[in-house]
Amino acid sequence: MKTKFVILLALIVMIVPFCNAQLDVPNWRIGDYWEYSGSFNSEMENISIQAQLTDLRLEVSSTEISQVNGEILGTFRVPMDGVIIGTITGEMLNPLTNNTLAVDVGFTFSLTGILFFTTLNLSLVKYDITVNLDIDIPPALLEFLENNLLEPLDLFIPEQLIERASFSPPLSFMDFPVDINENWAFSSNITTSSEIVGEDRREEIPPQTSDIYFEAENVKTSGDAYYMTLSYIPFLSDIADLMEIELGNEWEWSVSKGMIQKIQGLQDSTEVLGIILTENYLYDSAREKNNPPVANFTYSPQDPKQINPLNFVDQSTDPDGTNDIMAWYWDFGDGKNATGTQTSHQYESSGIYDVKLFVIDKYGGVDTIQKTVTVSGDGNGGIPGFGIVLVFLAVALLIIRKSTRKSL
Ligand SMILES: [Ca+2]
Ligand SMILES: [Ca+2]
Repeated sequence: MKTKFVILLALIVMIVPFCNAQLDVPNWRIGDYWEYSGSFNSEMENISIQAQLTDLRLEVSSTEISQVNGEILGTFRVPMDGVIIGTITGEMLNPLTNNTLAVDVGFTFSLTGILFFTTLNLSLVKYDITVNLDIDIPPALLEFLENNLLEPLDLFIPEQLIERASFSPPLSFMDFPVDINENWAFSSNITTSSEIVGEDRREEIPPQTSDIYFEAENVKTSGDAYYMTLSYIPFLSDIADLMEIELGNEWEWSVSKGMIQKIQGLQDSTEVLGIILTENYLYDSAREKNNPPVANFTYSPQDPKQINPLNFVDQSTDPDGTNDIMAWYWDFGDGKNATGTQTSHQYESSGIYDVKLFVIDKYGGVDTIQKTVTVSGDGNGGIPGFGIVLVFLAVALLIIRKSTRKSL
């Protein structure tokens, strides 16, 4: 449940980066940012929860090439941080004793994390989020809990929650391009691993995988805004179930702001959750479209023997300026890989290898090129393989050392 709570927080953030007569993939680039504020107000029996979300900020910090389940993807790296301050107030009843006590718990959650979205369509690939918790439980309430519950309460007040998750396939909340009145469904698997850290305690929750399925619909468009409904918001819906709240969810996407500008969680047409994009954002919908880079590379020697390390040099270009290229990922075709503009690689056996270079520019444009490299065997007449050379060298060294010692 605590984990789910983290995720609620995480989600509040995650919901944000989804996606635009057709609503196209926004034209994000490094440096774009969006700040949100919001509130959550819910009454459950005798308890009411009120929380304010302030300064929730997401920023596109770089583009990266990520390998997800064997697939190479161009991704936006999006750090985020924010603070949630709230109170839980009301009155608690212990059914065993019929005692009641006023509940007045204050909390501050500070979140930091990194989210990764595919540059192709802003599907969520993975996230890594840490929440620092400051929960203020009045001593009288603590005492009450300890004295009035039959089961000794294993009080573990978490101070930090860490959650890492990956989605397979990447979770596509928006089926870009979104047509007017389009509806879509998407399923994925989320694998999470979490840690809960307390004053003198650390609990690890081992990796677990669960299914995600949701249906979404563009219900109306108005000027710059596209309105979407969803049957399910990952995590948030789980929490809502736990709290026995049936939340209807509506999102509003702004074309000119390149982001969601409002999220509403409704309970019997009453707004329980509201998150709004502030005027503090940077995005330009009129900016020129990026041109993707053109991947290319050379290698030497051209006719490599197994004993030769191969040198690979990037020759990629970008119509917008070759300096725009941010990252290079080499797949040598033998299960090994490397990054950077140049690299060398030694194949362990002769054969034909498909070498791929993936490149990404700072606006998320990607390209890949594949070249076939034939690595021949030992060459003419049995030059020992590299492994044997090493053995010989080692033996030779031993002999030299021994003879050196003797001579001393
Ligand atoms: Ca579509
Ligand atoms: Ca470019």
